[in-house]
Amino acid sequence: MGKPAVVAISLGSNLGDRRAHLDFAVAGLRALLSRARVSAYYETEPVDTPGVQPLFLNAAAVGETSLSARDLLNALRVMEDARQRQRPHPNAPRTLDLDLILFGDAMIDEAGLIVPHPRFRARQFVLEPLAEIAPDLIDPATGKSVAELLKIA
Ligand code: PH2
Ligand code: MG
Ligand code: MG
Repeated sequence: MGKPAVVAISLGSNLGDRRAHLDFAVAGLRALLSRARVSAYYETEPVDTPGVQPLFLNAAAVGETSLSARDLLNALRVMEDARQRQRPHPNAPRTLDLDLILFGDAMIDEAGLIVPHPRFRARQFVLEPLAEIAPDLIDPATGKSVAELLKIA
């Protein structure tokens, strides 16, 4: 087995008991990842969502895994499903959204799996929690650290 990858995951919820959904995900991520670190929870305005939506709670987690990116993604999906996540239309309000932001220095563009996350560099609600716990993590696509990306976002 290769060296474990350092991964970054974004957590979001804007439907139901947001804090309970994030607490559930944090427990799952702590079980899944080694050396896990988790940010505070940030209340944020919805960005790029259709219609009027409730405020989000967002957070970020980093840790190490020997899983493949695809297996990690599938594990995130299982956690979303465990909170009865519905997908009636793109960017609908959601109980739990777990997005794979960075997977070591991997650059992946496959069906349903694009890493680094294509929009994270412009998203304050991803960068701010991530910068709290991992400001020096490097985006392999730009060579910039999370702290640098937050400064220019
Ligand atoms: N997620 C989105 C779209 N817009 N806005 C905030 N504030 N937080 C999110 O997690 C979020 C969003 C798509 O997944
Ligand atoms: Mg998302
Ligand atoms: Mg998602």
